[in-house]
Amino acid sequence: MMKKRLFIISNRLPLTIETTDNNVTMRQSSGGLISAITTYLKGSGKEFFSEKIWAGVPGCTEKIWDIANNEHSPADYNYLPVFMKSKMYELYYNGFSNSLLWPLFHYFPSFAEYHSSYFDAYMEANRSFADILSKQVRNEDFVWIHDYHLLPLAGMLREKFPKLTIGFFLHIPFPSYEIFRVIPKQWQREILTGMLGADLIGFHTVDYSSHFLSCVEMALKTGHDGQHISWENRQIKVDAFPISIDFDLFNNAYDNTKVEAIRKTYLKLKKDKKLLFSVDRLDYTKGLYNRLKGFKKFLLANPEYHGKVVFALVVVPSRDSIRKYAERKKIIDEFIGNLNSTLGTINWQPIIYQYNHLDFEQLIALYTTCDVALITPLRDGMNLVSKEFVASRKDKQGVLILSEMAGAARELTEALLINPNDTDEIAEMIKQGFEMEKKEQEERITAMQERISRYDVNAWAGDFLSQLKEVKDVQLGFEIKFLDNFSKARLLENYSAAQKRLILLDYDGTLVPFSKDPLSATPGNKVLELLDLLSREEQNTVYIVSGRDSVTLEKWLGHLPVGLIAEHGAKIRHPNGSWENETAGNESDWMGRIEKQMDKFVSKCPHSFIEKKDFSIAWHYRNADLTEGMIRAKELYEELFNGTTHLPLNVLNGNKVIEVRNKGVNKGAAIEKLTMSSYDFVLCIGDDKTDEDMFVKLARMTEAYTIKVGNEASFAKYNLHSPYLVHSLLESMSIIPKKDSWAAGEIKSAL
Ligand code: GDG
Repeated sequence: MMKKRLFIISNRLPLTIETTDNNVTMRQSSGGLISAITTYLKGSGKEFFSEKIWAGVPGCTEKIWDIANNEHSPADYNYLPVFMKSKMYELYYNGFSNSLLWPLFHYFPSFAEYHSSYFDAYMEANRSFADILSKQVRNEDFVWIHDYHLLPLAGMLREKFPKLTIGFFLHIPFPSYEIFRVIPKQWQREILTGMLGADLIGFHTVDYSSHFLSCVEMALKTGHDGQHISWENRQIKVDAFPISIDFDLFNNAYDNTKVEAIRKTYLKLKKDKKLLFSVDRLDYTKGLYNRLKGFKKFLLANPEYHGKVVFALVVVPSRDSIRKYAERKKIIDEFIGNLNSTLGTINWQPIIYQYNHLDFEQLIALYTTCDVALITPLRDGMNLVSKEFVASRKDKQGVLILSEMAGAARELTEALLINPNDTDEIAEMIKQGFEMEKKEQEERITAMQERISRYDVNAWAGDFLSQLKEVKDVQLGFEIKFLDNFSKARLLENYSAAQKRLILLDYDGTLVPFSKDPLSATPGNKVLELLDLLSREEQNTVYIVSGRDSVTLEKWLGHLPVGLIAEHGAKIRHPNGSWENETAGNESDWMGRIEKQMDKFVSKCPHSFIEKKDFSIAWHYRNADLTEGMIRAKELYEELFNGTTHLPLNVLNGNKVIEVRNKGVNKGAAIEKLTMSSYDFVLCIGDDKTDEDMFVKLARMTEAYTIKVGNEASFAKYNLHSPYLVHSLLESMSIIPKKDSWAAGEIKSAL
């Protein structure tokens, strides 16, 4: 297998560049993402990529970059720096990314700032990424884009590279539509269509992915099947990939000699006191204020713990040029000062507060010295600190108190889960944590460690990249192949040369556009003329294969020498013949009951209606609100499906319709009876899911042309955009001169 190149794209390059008077140094930084991807690429992913290129903003001038990169570039990746003007970067990063997307996606809509200058800079910054990448990327490469700073980038790259394999992963929550919709509509579109440029879109949890799907549905009016979206000729997959950590790194760090030494010092300082520990960036999403209030409540409710407990609170400076962050710092500082001065004594300070970064060894020493880790975000995409704490406890001791608003809570179910807004609950859990038996601590930590070690960072990156490859392979296999002029010429050539031709045409959505009112979808003169011309051709047999009832088909098309297949095959009228029933005729046994069930849904779902045919009954929701219709359709489908398992009935989930009919009645079975093998040319065109049964039946006939109308993936060999193009194809066929074969020039003139 030829190795591909992998491009990883994040806002910042994973590098720290420092300049002193005469010296520039560059080293790889140690964030969660870099360690995740590097661990995977050095381990199980080693074989897959020929070259790894990381693109992002370097955080220095071009001049410094040139010096640093020439002399000190770390070897794991080739780096592709994206330079931007500092004003633009400010508006894109501190503005749109961190003052609109970050608060909004973490459910702080009142903190969000809407400025068009932010949005313009955000789009421009993404275009800078796209421009730089366009000079390097080739269609056969893999591109993996990360996080909320780069939501539109996949779409921008897709415009230039239609075949490129693009994955996108969001590290923060994706909010529900009720939150997302507050963004101006044009911005919503740019964000969503940008994300849909990717082939695989990953989130931490299924909640976030289902929020994304419903935003696509509501804002772009585009449906999905719960995991896939058909968008611009591609099938996109949306899935959850809970990010993890390098379990072994944290677990083995317990025995690291430097960590042991620091732990010894901390244990000495701690003596017999209980130690509560937390570490996070200074961010309003992390729930620091509520955490402190919970701790205060615990102290007030449990005076016996005074002097016997210490809370080590480490806060890492972050985004301090944004007003909301600076304000937060002031509130936290004041609360801590107040609590220490009112509840503390000369001999005891309840909170030890560090507003600074810790070394890795100090971090592990604190993880492994504390009795309880208190992690209380109001919202958090995942939260790696909680996983790191669990992994580093090789001693299988310690208690994790974790907010149920963190993505990690879905996996770390043996933690003491709290609602971060309920400070009484936080206080209670601190007590419970301090008093938990060692055996219970061990059981809980062991269960969580097992889970984290199984889906560790290697598994996360491997899972994402292998699914990305699979999605692309499926896309290629399922590629929408439009009937281009070359294929159309071949079809016409085969048509012309054939002695006996079968033409199978669906009606609604194929010969006439899909209409809101089924009764108004009468065939126009053009359709009637084309059908007349084709069916009068001696070598041709034409059938209209429809879900409609026989009365309507007879009324609209009965005067033509075509065959009519009604109700998906329940009734057939061969050309110049009369109607024949093809079903068991037991409809009176079940139809009344099904109608009653459907009727309830007509009441519940405004603008939906029932269509009763001779052999089947259908509930249509094409005129209903899209979301409501889809929800009700799912409900009705399940109700009917479960209620008919013992009956010889099929419940069909069609295009905005749920239909019930006798088993074995479908368009595929209907056309099977037409002795297709006696034809040397078969053309079958349809737009609906029910037409797939015909496409499947014809898949093995090499001389059969199957065409799906619309842009969705299908079992058909070709796609055509619209009924208008179907007319044009039928017209080309109808004017073909009568002779055995064609000269190429004549075919061209028919196109
Ligand atoms: C975003 C999402 C999602 C923190 N302080 C120190 C230190 N850290 C390290 C931790 C951990 C990382 O930083 C923080 O990761 P989190 O996941 O907790 O939070 P965010 O930074 O907000 O990350 C989050 C994550 O992306 C990954 O997708 O989980 O939800 O918001 O690794 O250890 N490391 C050291 N000293 C510190 O003082 N050495």
